[in-house]
Amino acid sequence: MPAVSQHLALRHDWSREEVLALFALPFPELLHRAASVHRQHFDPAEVQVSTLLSVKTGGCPEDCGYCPQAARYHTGVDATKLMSTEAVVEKAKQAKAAGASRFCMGAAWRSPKDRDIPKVAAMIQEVKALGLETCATLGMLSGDQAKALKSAGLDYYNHNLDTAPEFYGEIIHTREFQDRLDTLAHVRDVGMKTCCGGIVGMGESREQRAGLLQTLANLPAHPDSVPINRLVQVEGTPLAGTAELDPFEFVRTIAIARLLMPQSMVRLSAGRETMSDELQALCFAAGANSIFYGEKLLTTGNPDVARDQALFARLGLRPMPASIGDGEVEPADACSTTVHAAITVEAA
Ligand code: SAM
Ligand code: DTB
Ligand code: SF4
Repeated sequence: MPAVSQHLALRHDWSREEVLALFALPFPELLHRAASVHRQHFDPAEVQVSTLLSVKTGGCPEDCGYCPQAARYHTGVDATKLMSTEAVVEKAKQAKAAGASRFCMGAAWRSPKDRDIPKVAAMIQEVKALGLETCATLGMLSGDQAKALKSAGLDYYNHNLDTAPEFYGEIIHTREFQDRLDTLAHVRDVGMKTCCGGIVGMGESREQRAGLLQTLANLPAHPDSVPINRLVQVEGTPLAGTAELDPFEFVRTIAIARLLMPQSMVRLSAGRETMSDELQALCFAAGANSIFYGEKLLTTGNPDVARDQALFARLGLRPMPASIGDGEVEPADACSTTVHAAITVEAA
């Protein structure tokens, strides 16, 4: 088995054995390595804050086994039409006022229809005009659709690999793993940033968790953001009732994402609502530096803003300022200053 080097440069050639060797490290050693790498690239007190909005909910033709929005599962999620641009902008303003720097618009589509693209483009333009980074997750994209979204000013496209290639077929049957890689290539080819991660706690093995992280790190470019979701179990989906993942194994997964993709934002993503503050703190110590912020993810719950502000205060964390355009950094606006001030007062 190859030795695990203490100093890990940007690499795209991880073997499964190497990733498994990281999983096998003593927990304190793994955390120490991940925390050290985190500090080489980021201020560990800063956490990037994104807010999600489901702009088109439910009624999805796909069969993703974890998803409450698949039409075929009876989860109580009602299908809606695409929201109006005005309603989306209103939600984006609220997210900004609460301290978010990125606004991610999600649609329960297999892929957008060409006629949807101008409507989504209008949302992107108006949300960006508020000074927010924009992200969208709309399913599979063609090259032309990616180009149109880029022209509208979309900063990030979220499209997850979800799990290891060898476990994928047990979770999703209506599209291939390769389809996901193709969409990510279209997104990269037009110069958009990628947000790409997966879900753990779906009954996969450690080897398969390693396979997800290995595949993410071996993409032609590391995703700019790497959301690590812990399965939110929703009654009516095939994965409801799956055995819970050991919380320390979840922290290991975060730490190894940090080690393999040292310059990426690693997002402690879905699943936070049922995590203790202590577990979340361990994740931040292991190199997570991004969260979804606001009471709702797409259809399921997220910690409320007051709980997150209190957590930031207890841990001495602060929201990361928005990065607009090519590396240009917008100073923390009045809103994130408000969040920070609230945090500082509580911490005092
Ligand atoms: N329909 C589009 C697609 O699948 O690409 C975009 C929206 S979809 C809901 C975005 C991602 O949310 C999925 O790829 C999956 O990783 C995550 N997700 C969905 N349901 C989840 C759940 N119950 N728990 C954790 N993550 C979930
Ligand atoms: C991601 O990786 N997680 C988010 C976002 N990207 C789109 C979605 C989580 C969804 C959780 C289930 C729900 O709220 O419907
Ligand atoms: Fe549809 Fe996306 Fe849910 Fe899959 S994850 S069922 S594609 S909304």
